[in-house]
Parts: sequence; structure tokens; C-alpha cells
Amino acid sequence: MTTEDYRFVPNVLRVKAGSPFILALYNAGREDHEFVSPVLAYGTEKSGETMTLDTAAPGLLKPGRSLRFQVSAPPGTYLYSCRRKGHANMTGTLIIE
Ligand SMILES: [Cu+2]
Repeated sequence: MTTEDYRFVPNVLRVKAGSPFILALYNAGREDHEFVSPVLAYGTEKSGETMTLDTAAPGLLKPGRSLRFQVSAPPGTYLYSCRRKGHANMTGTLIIE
């Protein structure tokens, strides 16, 4: 998945339930973006550079940076978003089914 100015690509992700998967993010934009989602509670950071998986503090993704984390989450629909000012349209949905 990439973050751009000002959207997530793609903004809908479907993943099979039952096995862990790697969620990889790259910030292809010129602005800082965040990846904030309840699914992070089920994630383990693999090689993140600037992002924290602490859901109390938004995960900051600087331009040109990427991160990967492994997720093992129960089936469900998990919204993700960027909470930076003016980025209210940056939202997406991760569906584990
Ligand atoms: Cu953003």
C-alpha cells in the first residue's frame, strides 16, 4: 500500500483470514502521513523506520519512508486513516474474511 498526497492506494484491501500477512506501506507523497488503524493492535513491526505501533500515538510516515508489519488479526472490517490536519479524506478499509 502507498500513501500519497492525499490518499491511500488502494483504499480497500481484502485479506484471507486464518494466516498472518505482511502489510507494507510506502509514503510516495511529499507530505508526512499517518497510518492509524485498530488493526495495529494485532500487528508486529518488522522493519519500520519512523512508525510506532503504539495506537495511542499516530504512526508517522515521512516521505520516501516505508514500513512493514506482520498482522495476525481476527476476521473483520478495520478502518484505517491519516489523522493529519487537512487529510480527512485519507481513509481506507481493510477486510479480513
Ligand atoms: Cu495524510
